[in-house]
Amino acid sequence: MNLRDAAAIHPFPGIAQLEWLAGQMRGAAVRESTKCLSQLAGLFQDQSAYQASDPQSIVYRVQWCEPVSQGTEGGLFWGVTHIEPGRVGEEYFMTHGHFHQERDRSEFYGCVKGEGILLLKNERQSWHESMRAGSLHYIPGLAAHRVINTGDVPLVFWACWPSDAGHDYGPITTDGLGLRVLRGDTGPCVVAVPVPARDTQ
Ligand code: PAN
Ligand code: ZN
Repeated sequence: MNLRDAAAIHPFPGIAQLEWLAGQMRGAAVRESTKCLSQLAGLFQDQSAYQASDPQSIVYRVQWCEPVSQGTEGGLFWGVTHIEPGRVGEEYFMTHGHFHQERDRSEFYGCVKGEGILLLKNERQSWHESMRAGSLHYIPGLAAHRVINTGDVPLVFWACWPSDAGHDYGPITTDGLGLRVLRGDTGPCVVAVPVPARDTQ
């Protein structure tokens, strides 16, 4: 469906009530998903610590709304993510991380509360940005993105992304982002990790 057809069917009245500082969305159109440790297999560095963790531990929760259907060109989605404080071994709780299926689609993140790190990776490099209350982050097209909660309280951030972006989780599952965030002696440390070699044949 294109945007003109979508607008003709549904005139987009107020689609949700936001509690900005709590990072909550309310309304019939609001969707919600929860990720627990068992759904993040293979992402954490310390496999024995992962096996020893409670698989039912909630790592993060996302609320969002889709005023147009997924894949609509020119539309936008809006959502909020809460990442719990916690670690698997020395590695902090984090989102799965993804590229957008349509690789050139960009996104905004705006942090409400908590402390964390946004990891990004494109074809040339990996980099990171600090997240704290009030920080705004522009995730450029072609960049994979993952958020890590390095604090003792939930990390909460709003997000806005194109309705035709889609999510591709596969490359992050196999290759990661080239960086990990681990607890160090003096606080969180961003460490480089090798990206697995690929057979280019
Ligand atoms: C966000 C993320 C959300 C959860 O809304 O989807 O923070 O992270 P994962 O999708 O990596 O599990 C976003 O980036 N949307 O495009
Ligand atoms: Zn995204």
